[in-house]
Amino acid sequence: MEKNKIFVTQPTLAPLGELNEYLTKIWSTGIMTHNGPLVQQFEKEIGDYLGVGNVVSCVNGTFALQMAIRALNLRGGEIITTPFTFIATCGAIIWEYCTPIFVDIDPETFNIDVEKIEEKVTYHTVAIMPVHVFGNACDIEGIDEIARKHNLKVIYDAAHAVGVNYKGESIFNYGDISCTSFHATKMLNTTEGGACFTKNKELDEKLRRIRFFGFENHADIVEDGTNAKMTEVHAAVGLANLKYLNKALEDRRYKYFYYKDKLSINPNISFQKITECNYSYFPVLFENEEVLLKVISVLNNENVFPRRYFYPSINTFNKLFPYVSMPISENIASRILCLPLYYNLEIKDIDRIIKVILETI
Ligand code: T4K
Repeated sequence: MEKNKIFVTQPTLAPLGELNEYLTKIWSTGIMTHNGPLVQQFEKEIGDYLGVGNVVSCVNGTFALQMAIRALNLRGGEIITTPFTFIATCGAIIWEYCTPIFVDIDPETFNIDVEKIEEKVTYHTVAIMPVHVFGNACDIEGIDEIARKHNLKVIYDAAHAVGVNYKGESIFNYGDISCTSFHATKMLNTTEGGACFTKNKELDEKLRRIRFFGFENHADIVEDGTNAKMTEVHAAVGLANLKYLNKALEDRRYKYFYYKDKLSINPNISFQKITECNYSYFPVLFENEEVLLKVISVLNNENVFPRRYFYPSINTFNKLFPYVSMPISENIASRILCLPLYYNLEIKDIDRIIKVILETI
């Protein structure tokens, strides 16, 4: 990382000495992968921390989504999803031979608009894949009701949602399967990594077979599998960093409201309407794209590099699918900016970012 530059995020990292304790174990046994002791320990510790029973770790959040689609036998069907997300949500659907069907978003929460889902349900619909965008919980009851009515599966893309509780329990406990990401840019990181969470024991076992080539007992092939195993080294990073997750969550929350309080004095800046959230990102909405581009340019001159998550709206990627208009998502995508938010970010830098933005607009 270049000195003095402030990026949208930085990983929260445990002290190297603490990571070394785990790495020493790996080096002493030579067990590097294949559901080794640290992967099992990571799954147990994160399960205990979050209060979720079945945790199937894997190589990344994208594969977690793909494994979920396979485990639920959805291949070939239509999956209803949001256009306001990272490409991985939609990519996972396409790479599993399914068709993404977009439903526009709520202009305030930025999550899929539940009121618009049913009109997109067809004979071919097999599932709904909503995203808890920026760690902000979807309308879970509304989605559940539609899924039950039309006999659809629900896979939550909870890539941003580590640490979110909904109605008193982990948000990962909702849906047939919830999937998260432990990428370096996420609240908890294993460098690259991800996981599926399900309350269903049979699905849990199936996911474990899928991530390991489809093997049962390392002998017979019983699933359409892949190689999506988390390694011991990645689990070691996760175990070391997990001890700092509480601090990271508290720190993000504090800085989120610090920013928001100060930026709120300008009525031309608006914010995501929060339901239940882990405050993993700090998105702000400007009046229009012109203002947004001006703010980016001025911040860049100050060596500050915010990010346009998520721009452009996924439905506009016409090399992947024919264009379908999603006016709200396209509008939000054109004027949203995620400001730097991470554990090591200093308050004096947040003050500087706020000052620059307020002066610019
Ligand atoms: N679903 C959703 C809704 C998602 O947002 C994502 C991923 C997924 C599914 C799939 O999960 P994974 O398969 O990725 O586990 C990031 C991440 O690659 C991606 O995980 C994430 N969402 C997406 C929103 O953003 P970029 O484009 O932000 O990466 P990059 O390299 O520009 O990093 C941003 C800043 O972070 C850098 O300016 C500096 C800092 N950084 C980055 C890396 C990689 C570090 O300090 N250290 C690092 O190692 O993609």
